[in-house]
Amino acid sequence: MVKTTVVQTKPYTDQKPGTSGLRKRVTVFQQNPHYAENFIQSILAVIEPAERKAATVVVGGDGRFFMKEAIQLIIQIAAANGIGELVIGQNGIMSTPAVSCVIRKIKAVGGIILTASHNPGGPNGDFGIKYNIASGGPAPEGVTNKIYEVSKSLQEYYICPDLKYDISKIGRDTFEVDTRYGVSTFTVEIVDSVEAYAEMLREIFDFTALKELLSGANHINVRLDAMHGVVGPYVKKIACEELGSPANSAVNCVPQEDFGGHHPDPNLTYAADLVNAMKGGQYDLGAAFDGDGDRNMVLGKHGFFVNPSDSVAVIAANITSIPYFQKTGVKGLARSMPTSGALDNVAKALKMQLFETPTGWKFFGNLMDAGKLSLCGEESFGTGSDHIREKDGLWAVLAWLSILATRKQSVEEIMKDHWQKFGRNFFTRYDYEEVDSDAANKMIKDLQTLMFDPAFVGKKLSSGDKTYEVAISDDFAYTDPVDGSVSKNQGLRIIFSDGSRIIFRLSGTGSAGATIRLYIDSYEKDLQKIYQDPQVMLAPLVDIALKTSQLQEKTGRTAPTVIT
Ligand code: G16
Repeated sequence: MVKTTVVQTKPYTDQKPGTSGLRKRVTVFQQNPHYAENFIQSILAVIEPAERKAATVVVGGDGRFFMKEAIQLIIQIAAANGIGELVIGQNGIMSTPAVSCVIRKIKAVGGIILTASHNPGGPNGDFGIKYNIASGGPAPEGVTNKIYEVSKSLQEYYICPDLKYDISKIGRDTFEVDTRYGVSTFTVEIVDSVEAYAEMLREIFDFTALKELLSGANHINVRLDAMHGVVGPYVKKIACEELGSPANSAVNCVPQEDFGGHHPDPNLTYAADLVNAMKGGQYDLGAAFDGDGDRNMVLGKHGFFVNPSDSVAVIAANITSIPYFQKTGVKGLARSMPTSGALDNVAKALKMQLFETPTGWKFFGNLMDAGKLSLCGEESFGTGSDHIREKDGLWAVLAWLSILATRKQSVEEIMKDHWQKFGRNFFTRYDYEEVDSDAANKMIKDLQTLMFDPAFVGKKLSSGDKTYEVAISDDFAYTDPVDGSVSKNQGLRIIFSDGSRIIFRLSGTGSAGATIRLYIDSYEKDLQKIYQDPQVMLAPLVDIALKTSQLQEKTGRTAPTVIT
C-alpha cells in the first residue's frame, strides 16, 4: 500500500495563470519551497473529489529542464489526491497538440502540460505548467481563476513521496494508494509520444499525395527545423519515415533541456538559422516550430516569409485541399483581435462567418465545441482547426504541403495570387521584451487616458505626408457568443477611418518584467503596391504609434527586441 503524506505549506500570491498557463523562471519553481507542489495541488483541486477515481489525466511536456522532476511530483501528488489514472508520454515527451489529441481520444478529464512554449529553457530559463480540460483545450478563465483562488489560500498538499516511477519505459502499472479519501487504485501508463497524434494526421490529410510531393519523381525539397523542441520526434516519424522526406531535411530534432541554448521561437529573429539556410534556394518550403510544437513559421524558396496572419487566410481560401474539411464542411473562421484582417477578406468572399476573439487559443475552444468554428489562426505563429483544441504546428505545415500538392505552385506564387485576389493586409508586430513593469504599466495607463478622451475620436494623426483619422478608440472586450462570458481589457485599439489599426497590449506569456506588443494592420488592394516591403508600407503608422504612446520616452527602449 502506497502511503500519503500531508505537507503543511504557505500559499503563494503569484500563481495566476497567464495567457497560457503559469510561466516563471525555473528557479522560481525550483527554489521556493513547495512552489511547484502547491500549483499542482491547486490544479488537481479543480477536479471534484467524487470524479477523481474514474478520472484519467494526460501528462506531457516539451522536454525542457525541470520537466522530469515536475512529472514525478505530478505522479506523487495525483496518487495522493485519488486520481484514477495518469497517461504520460514516454520520457515525459508529448507536444501540446498531441496532448490535446490524446485527451480527446481517451476521453480524459484533462491534461497537464509542462512547457513554457517558445520561452528559453535550461536552469536559468523558463518553466511552465498548464492545465487543459476534457475538450483538450487550455482551461478557460473560469477554471484558471478557480486554480488561482485555491493557490492563494492553500495550507497543505498531499503527496506519496515513496512513489517513484520510471517514465522511460512504455507500460502500465497499478498501485493501491492510501489516500485521504480512502484506499484507491492508481494507474500509471507510459505511452508512445507520437503514435496517437500520427494516427490522427493520417485521417486528416491525404498521406499518399503528401508522400508523392515529398518523395515522388517530381518531389520538392523541404527543411523542417524543430529547434531542439518537442516536435523533433514527430517530424522524424511523420515527415521523414512516413512521408519519405530525406532524413537530413529535418534538423535539430532531438529535444534538449535548454533547446541548444536558443529561444525555441519560430520567428524571423530566433529561427535565423532556418532563414539563412533557405536563402541559398535549395529548399522549396521551410518550417520551424516552437518548444512545445504548437507554433509554426512557414517560409518559401529563398526565405520568402509567410506572415502567420496570411497563412491562415491562405489555408482558408484553399481549404478543400485538405480531406478533413471535405468531410466535416467549414463551419466558420476565427482570428485573434490583433491578427490582421486577411482572414476577414476570405470569410467575406466565401460568405463564411468570422469571429474575432481575444489573444489566447482558449477562446477558440467554445466556438469549436459549439460547432461554429473549423479553422482559426493568430499572428503569434499559431494556426489550427477543430481537429483538436490547441494550435498545431505540424498540422499547419502539412496543410501548406497539401495546398502545394494541389496547386502545383510555389509558396511565393500561392501567396502572391492570394494578394491579387483578396488584396493584402500589411502587418507587423514589434515586441519590447523584459521592459520594466512599472514603466510599461504607466505607458499603457497614460495611453488609455489619451485614447478615452472623447476628443481623441476624429483626431487626425500624421507622419510625413500620410494622415489618418481616428474612427474608433477602445480597449477590446469580448463577449463569448456561446456562454456569454465577458473578457475585458484585451488590448488598446486605435482604428482609423480607412480600417488601418494600431494595437497595444501587454503579453500574458512573459516570465520577467513586461513585454509590450505593438501590432499594425493596414489593408491595400492597389496591385501596384501589394508587393512592397511591409516595413516601408507601415512606417508612417509605426511612427504614429510610437509618437502617440511615447513608448520610447516612457520605457527607455529605442528599438524593439523582435520585429515580425
Ligand atoms: C499563447 C497562446 C496564444 C497567444 C500567445 C501569445 O501561445 O496560446 O493564443 O497568441 O500565447 O500571447 P501573448 O501575446 O499574451 O504573449 P503559446 O504558444 O505561448 O502557448
